Amino acid sequence: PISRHWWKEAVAYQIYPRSFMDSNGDGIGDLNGIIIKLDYLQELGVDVIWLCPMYPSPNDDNGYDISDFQGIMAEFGTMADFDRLLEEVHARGMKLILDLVLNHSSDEHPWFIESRSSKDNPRRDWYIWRDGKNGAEPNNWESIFKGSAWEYDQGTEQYFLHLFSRKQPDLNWENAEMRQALYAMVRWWLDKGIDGFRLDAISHIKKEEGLSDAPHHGGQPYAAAWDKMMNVEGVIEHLDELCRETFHHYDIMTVGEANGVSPAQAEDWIGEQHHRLNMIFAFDHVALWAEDGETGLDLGRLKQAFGRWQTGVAGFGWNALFVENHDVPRIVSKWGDSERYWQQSATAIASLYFLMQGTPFIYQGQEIGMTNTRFEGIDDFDCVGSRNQYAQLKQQGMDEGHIIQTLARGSRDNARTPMQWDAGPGAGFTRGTPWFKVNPNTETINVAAQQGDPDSVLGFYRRLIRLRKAEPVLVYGSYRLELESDPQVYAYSRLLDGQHWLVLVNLSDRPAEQRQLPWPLRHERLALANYPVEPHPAGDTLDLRPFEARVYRLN
Ligand code: TEU
Ligand code: CA
Repeated sequence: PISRHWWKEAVAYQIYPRSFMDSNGDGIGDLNGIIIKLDYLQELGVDVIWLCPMYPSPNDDNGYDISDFQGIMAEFGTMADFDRLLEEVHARGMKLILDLVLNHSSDEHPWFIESRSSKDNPRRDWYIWRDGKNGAEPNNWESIFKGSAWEYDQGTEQYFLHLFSRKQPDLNWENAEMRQALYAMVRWWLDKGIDGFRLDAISHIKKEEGLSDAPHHGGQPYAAAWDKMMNVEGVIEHLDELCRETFHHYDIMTVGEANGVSPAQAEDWIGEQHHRLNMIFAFDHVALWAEDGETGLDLGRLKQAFGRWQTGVAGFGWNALFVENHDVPRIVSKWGDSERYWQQSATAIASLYFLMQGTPFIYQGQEIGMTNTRFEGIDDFDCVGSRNQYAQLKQQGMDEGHIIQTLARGSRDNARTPMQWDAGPGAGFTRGTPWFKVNPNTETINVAAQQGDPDSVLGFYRRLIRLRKAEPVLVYGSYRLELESDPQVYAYSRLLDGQHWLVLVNLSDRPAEQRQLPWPLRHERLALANYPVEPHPAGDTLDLRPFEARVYRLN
């Protein structure tokens, strides 16, 4: 039987602190702002808060370039504010997990400043330094944020590796001293009483030995080198040591951002017998949606993407369920219809992912159906990846309008606009000037407008969370796909100890009529719906309206 744990039953909520709530009017979200909104989160039904990086940072990558792993970014507050936040979270029976960035630091971190200072500095080897090759970079790898993955250092005449921005040098996990320094830092936070971590880019910590060139596909200045910098052979040994030296000794929750790991490999990462991570974020379903807009969502492939994780880890591991985070556009703008069926599609998507087997994560603003925003020109973008991509497309001769359109559709910035608390000019996020433009649709899409309305997107999320908490079958039950080849309807069963529930979601903007089900659906057993449903006789055929979702108890 499946083991029971608090983190399996929990509902998690991700906070991007810069854009969540500003308490002092400087336009930047902060820790005291989060404290102000804890009652809101508690009322929603949140158990665990995942806080994105709040450490000191030059903000080249909004906090993911960390210059002190054991401090608090001045713009966000002080360590005393953090301690109070932790206390206030715990006082409400909730838990707090932090974002742990172990793949890289900021180039302004004292470790890197030392490392770069001379070739024989004791910390030289804490980062990845190489000589150039024929007057150019040591290899042809492309950075995940575009451009070369290498940066030349004038002072010591070598290059350092950075998989992300040039201000995020990669830590050298082959250096045992460096690893011990990280573990000490991790234990320091755990001893403070935090409840776990989300492990940033953790599948990147191991690089392929030799750092050889990646196969080059012409046309581009550098080569994508995923096989050599992500989920590389040997990464599990690093992970294992990290877990043994730190996490093992605490009752915490860990979730790894493990891009590139397949369900077949998942046992090494989350197999319960290994005591490594509790769960990982898998990106199969995120990757299905083309940023270039050439193709829409293919429901058949979506069923496979979710299904291979739902069934693939059953019996040994646990899933992390999500459809949004701070790195991807808003889901209602991707899979939904943010114009004609905004409310219906936001709630349909919620029903679809939230009731699968795993721990569900909600990204701030998702619970009110926040959408992608409007970008007029390159100055409206903040994300370092988008800006680098702009430069590259410009160089390749793409015209300005087309570039902005391309970036707007896929940019991470869509998820980083201020949280929409009310209809005011600062969205209730700030009384000052927000650091990043508020989405103009805060006039209609905001917490205040939905707060008292059980049929709003927010009201629906509350009901969804309550339902999941009330029914162990919706937490621990196994997953089985139904209506497998239906091109519009995503349907699945949850099964536990003779109980049987059915989730039905029309994920299209057209009616789905006369669906034939093997079991009769009883109106009095309808547990959740995102449209009004008239009392209906028990029957095994079903009509679903555009983006309609229903959850029935069958047994
Ligand atoms: O993202 C990691 C990340 O970008 C890769 O794991 C992944 O390979 C990429 O998304 C491919 O599409 C994390 C954070 O979530 C992100 O915000 C940071 O910018 C990044 O790490 C660097 O810390
Ligand atoms: Ca502030």
